[in-house]
Amino acid sequence: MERTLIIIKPDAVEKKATGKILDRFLQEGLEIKALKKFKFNRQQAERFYIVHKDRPFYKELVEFMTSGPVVAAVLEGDDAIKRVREIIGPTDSEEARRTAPNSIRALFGTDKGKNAIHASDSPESANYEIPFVFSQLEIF
Ligand code: 3AN
Repeated sequence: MERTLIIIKPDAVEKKATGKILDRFLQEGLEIKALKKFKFNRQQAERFYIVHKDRPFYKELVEFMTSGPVVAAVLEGDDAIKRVREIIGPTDSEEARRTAPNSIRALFGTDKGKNAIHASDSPESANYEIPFVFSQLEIF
């Protein structure tokens, strides 16, 4: 069993896609171990995405992630990190529509920045991201 963090981004929350996205993970056999809606402040978003601090899109990413509420969940299942990355699709939503048309980013994302959802990309990132968002007592 493995755990991963997903964050439904402000664009997808605004589109009222939260329920459909969470249901997709349940239908794929993943279990929701923790769930909450919140808004990142600037400092929190900067720290969450600190690995990207030198990338040209860092400022845009922080602006976007603080622009409205998000919904975060801890998902658990066999090989959860890799499976969830497959279900969300490639970073660029337009590429997702060409190469992975049933992925969450193809269905609900707009482009590379507004791409509907975040998911941990490795065990190391899951180990940083899960306790960043959830305290031990919030995880079932
Ligand atoms: P992923 O989210 O698929 O792991 P990363 O790690 O390359 O993608 O990028 C982290 C986040 O930064 C993405 N989810 C996306 O929102 C944003 N991002 C990536 N590339 C760009 C870009 N070229 N322009 C704007 N935002 C981007």
